[in-house]
Amino acid sequence: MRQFFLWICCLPLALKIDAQDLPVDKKATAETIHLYRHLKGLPQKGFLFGHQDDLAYGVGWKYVPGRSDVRDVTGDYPGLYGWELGRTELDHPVNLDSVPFDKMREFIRLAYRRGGVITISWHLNNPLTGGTAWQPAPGTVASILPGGEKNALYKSWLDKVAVFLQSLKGDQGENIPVILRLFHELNGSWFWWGANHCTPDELKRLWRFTVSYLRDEKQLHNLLYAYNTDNFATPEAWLERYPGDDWVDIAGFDTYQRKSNAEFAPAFDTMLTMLETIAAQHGKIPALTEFGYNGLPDSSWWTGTLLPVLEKHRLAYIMAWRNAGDEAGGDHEFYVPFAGQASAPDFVRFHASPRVLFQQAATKEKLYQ
Ligand code: BMA
Repeated sequence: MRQFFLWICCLPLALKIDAQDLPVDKKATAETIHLYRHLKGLPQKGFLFGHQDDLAYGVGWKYVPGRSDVRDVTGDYPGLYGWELGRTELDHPVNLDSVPFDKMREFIRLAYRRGGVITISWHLNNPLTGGTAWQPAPGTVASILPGGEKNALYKSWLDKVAVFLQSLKGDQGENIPVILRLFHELNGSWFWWGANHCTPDELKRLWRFTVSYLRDEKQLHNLLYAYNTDNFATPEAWLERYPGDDWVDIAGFDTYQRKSNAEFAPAFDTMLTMLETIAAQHGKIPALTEFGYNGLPDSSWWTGTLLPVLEKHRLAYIMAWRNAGDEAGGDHEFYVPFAGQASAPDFVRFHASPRVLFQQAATKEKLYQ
């Protein structure tokens, strides 16, 4: 009886939350809805720290079970893990950064089991020309829209992506929730879906078609959808290609420090203020979907430059890009410190900030319940 009374009492509240607080996919699984709601509330507490390909490799190592550069330095894994699907569309066994999809699936399962969050990007090849994501060609986006000559090919690529996303299962057989970061950095022009290569309307149609196809045709109900630009100058610029509130769960942008701290920090701060305003106005979850300062040459960058700006803002997560290490041509690429790197002690201080949520803090949040 008492239980019945409680149930009746709470009903209006429960209904209200249900009606107002569902992601893009109204049939999303329970775990996905829980994640969505937690991410909405999280900014009041702090932001998850994420890292691309964290469990696969770091600077000077590859595929060492349990290893992570973030963990080597802080003793704690990230709270969010980024992965990349480029080349799934070609049935390749490894992605464009040589990560085998079978290993990726296992890493995703491990992280989910620990209570971590998964986000996935897709540098898909150019479906019109067969070139890479970085090889734009006029008419590519139009060609894959319904009625276009490559629409069937694009759908067959989405089918392959759907197979992978559907194969991500937790221990009870439940689908693992994934934040899918479609057509990222779409205000830049380095990808074929970029600003100089299609109209805003074409991009919006492509976005809606893609979401509808995965959600309604493929019946994937474990996805949250992240829309993100690169650096942007005005809210209007961020919104130019925004497909609408019914099509986006997470609002973000990517930024890389390529200038001095004194130039980077205020520009970053201004973008975060604009993002927070947009996210609040549109009821979206604000996130820094990708960031980095390649090579981390400033030993106090984490708490001297990055954290003071982040502490002024409210985000659900931030994600550092990958620790590729040495690359062809003598270049190197890494965005979190490894053991012994100059900024490692400062990264430990960053980890200690109560607003920065790594794995241990994320696990306590029980994001899927
Ligand atoms: C870029 C670089 C490349 C990588 C690509 C896709 O930013 O890290 O080395 O291949 O992302 O992950």
